[in-house]
Amino acid sequence: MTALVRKVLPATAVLAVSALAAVPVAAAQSGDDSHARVVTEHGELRDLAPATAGPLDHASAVLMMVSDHGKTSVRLQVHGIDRSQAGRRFGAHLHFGPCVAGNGAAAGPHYNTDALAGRVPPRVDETTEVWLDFTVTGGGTGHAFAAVPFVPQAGDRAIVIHQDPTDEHGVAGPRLACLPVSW
Ligand SMILES: [Cu+2]
Repeated sequence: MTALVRKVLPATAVLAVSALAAVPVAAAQSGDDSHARVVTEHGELRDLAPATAGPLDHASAVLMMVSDHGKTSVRLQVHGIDRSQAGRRFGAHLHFGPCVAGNGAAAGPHYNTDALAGRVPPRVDETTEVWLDFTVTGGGTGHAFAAVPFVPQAGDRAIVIHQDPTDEHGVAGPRLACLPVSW
């Protein structure tokens, strides 16, 4: 079962929480001061490849996303990865759609702020998408941090972990597991 805890904190809590997590809050002015927001999620990963045993089958994750002044910092921590995978790097991204066990396609494409703005073609890199690749430690954990110059729109979305590291085109192979994130 997935234990999922969600907290959306008021703007007044942003500074205290971000200080605890050492997440830098952007100082640049964008005129978007009213949207300071912290989103945290944690729970067991949902299996997107249930037909086969995988290294993430007993893993869980914590996500913290801090948005302020038109920028967002995202921190992902994964625990419980099969320790035989130490040194392996997994691709991970924020996807536009929801995290549905057994249905990798439900997560849809990467969340891409250019695509949502209607730019053709959209730029695909770490400034238009949230990339959270991590390398497995000897203790079976993984940590990733991303800072992007946009604020993802609210919705039921997914952090998807892929089989391979993300390449320069944003491709990372089959979808193995996901963490739901909603705000
Ligand atoms: Cu992805």
